[in-house]
Amino acid sequence: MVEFDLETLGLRPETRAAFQPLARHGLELGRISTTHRKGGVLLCPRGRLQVAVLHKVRKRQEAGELEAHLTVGDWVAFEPRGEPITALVHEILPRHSLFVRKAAGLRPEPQPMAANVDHAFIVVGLDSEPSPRRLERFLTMVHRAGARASFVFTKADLVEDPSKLIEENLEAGPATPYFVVSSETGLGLDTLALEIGPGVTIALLGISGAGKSTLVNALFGETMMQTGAVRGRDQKGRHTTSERQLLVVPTGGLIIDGPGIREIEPWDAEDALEETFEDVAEWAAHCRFSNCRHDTEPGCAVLDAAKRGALTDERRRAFVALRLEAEQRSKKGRR
Ligand SMILES: Nc1nc2c(ncn2[C@@H]2O[C@H](COP(=O)(O)OP(=O)(O)OP(=O)(O)O)[C@@H](O)[C@H]2O)c(=O)[nH]1
Ligand SMILES: [Mg+2]
Ligand SMILES: [Zn+2]
Repeated sequence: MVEFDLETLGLRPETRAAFQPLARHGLELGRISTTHRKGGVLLCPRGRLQVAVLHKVRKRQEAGELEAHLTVGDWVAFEPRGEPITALVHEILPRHSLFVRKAAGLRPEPQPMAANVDHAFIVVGLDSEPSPRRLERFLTMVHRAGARASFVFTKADLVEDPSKLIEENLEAGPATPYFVVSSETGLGLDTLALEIGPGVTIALLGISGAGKSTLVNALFGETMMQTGAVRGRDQKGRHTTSERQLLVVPTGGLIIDGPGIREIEPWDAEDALEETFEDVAEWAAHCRFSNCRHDTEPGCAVLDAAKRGALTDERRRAFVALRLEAEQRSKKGRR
């Protein structure tokens, strides 16, 4: 069985410190690699273990406690039990970042997607139409989580000159660092790999067919994940990856790959919007009314900027819409 030492798995001093009192009770540390309804799999110095969850943790989950909701990337304190050993989770340790979206369905409920991520790669296939509105949503979720964000423009081998597509996508986050790569030819992969240093946890976000799993395989130099062709007609992916999974990169670092995401509603992200829409926020500081909605108000500096063409009206409207979404949710369902 492959064993994983805790540093390889990305353990931080603050997590180790939080675990210290639990170690005295004979509990051990592990990191969640996958989850399913009843448990999942974790990685630890013993190897790869099946996970079960203590009744009291299950109860907290059922009560909707986000802190108790087992998530890929979580650090947990577990009791090794039985033969073969199952990891019985007693505690989920405090997270330094957490990606949360609004769950599908009518009731506003948070759905955690990945925990303890340092850096999100927002993967965009250069064979698809620019989608700054979608990228704004990804960025906002990452900012809310407290992780770094970069764009990874992939499939560079399929386009002659990607500069226009890149520029249009960068409207979503003009200051966001970006990489141009091809998993096919290897272009840019060395530079990208430098971001995946020892102990660093990367999460891949992007629509189905963007090329996330192909990128994982190219970075690993072997087939870790299944990949699937996009449909010719509409360039849509086929949801090849169905499960989110934390993988240990042989040269150091960790990558979380998962199913493609088309629409995302970031959770509890009112403040994070200011970070994604830094340009809008700067204009907004000059509006006549401090509670300006930037929609129809007189003396609105954001509307002015859009009229002058200093800002696209699509981006202004995207900001207005995301803020409204966030506010409506915080009225209805924030815990
Ligand atoms: N030419 C070229 N094709 C690529 C590249 N990266 C990915 N592809 C192709 O794009 C298709 C989709 O790739 P996947 O890696 O399965 O996409 P994904 O983002 O993991 O998709 P889901 O798992 O459905 O979310 C496959 O046919 C890949 O071969 C690239 O750099 N160049
Ligand atoms: Mg995939
Ligand atoms: Zn305004």
